[in-house]
Amino acid sequence: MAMPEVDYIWMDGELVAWKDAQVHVLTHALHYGSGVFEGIRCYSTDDGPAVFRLTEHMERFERSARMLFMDLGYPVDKMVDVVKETIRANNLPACYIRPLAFRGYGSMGVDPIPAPVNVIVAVWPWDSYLGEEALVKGVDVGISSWRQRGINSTPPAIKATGNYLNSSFAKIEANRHGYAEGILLNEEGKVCEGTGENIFVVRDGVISTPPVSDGLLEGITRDSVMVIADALEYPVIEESLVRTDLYTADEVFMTGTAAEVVPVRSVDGHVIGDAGPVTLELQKVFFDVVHGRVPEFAEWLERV
Ligand code: PPE
Repeated sequence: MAMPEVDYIWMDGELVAWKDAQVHVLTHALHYGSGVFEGIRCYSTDDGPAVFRLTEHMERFERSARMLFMDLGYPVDKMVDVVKETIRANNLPACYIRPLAFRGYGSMGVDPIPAPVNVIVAVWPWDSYLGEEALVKGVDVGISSWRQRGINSTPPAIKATGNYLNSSFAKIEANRHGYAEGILLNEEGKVCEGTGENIFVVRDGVISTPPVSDGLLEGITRDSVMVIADALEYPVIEESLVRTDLYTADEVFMTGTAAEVVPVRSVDGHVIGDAGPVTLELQKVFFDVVHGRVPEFAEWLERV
């Protein structure tokens, strides 16, 4: 995908021109994956652009950084302001937001601690990750032959850049097999998540999703959908799932900031079918919420 360029990126305390947001080739994170990031969306609403659950994303950003003994140098409320400032500077009605903190230039060797910490916030217009058509028609996915890393390996629970090498293996394989997305199982064979999405199944009116302890990112869209489903009075449970739970589900869908709420049409060629009624209802309410049309969830939107 060609990168849509906008005017400014916030880098280490100031807005710089897009083309000037550069690093040295000996940046520690390029060599050792020593970074943490977030993916956030700003949506247009009748009251102007609003960022969905911005503070919670920034809290997760800080948790990820802390896990790597990385001091961001800016408290959560400052990072929240930085995001709003960057969106305003670029004059965007809606966008994807990518905060990144990484170990920069200054020392080599695996130990990240001596390397300086750089922090950036970039924004750009980004359509739904798996495509607009995917939101309507659903996607075909496959179980990956790559496994999710164990919870005592690079932790799936944090959003570290290095974690995504594993996601990249699964994504390449999925695409080569003609699937839109790969689903990772953990070493025990339990279903974890997509390469950049959480996963849900619906069976007999009950919505379930694997617990974080099975080794997955505690997605903010995952949480949002669980809260919305609860408000709609669907039973929602966190339970371990195995691959056959996907094959035999009434509905399967995935959630993520970039991907939003995407129906799954088939898993390994087992046809689940067109987007089901529960998925479509959750998707519709989710989009109503992010666009500020549901007063009950207005506190999830932080105005720019
Ligand atoms: N699991 C993984 C592995 C993951 O990367 C994401 C987000 C999620 C679950 C869903 O989390 P949340 O966005 O909080 O609901 N993936 C981000 C990066 C996607 C990318 O390819 O880049 C995102 O959606 O922004």
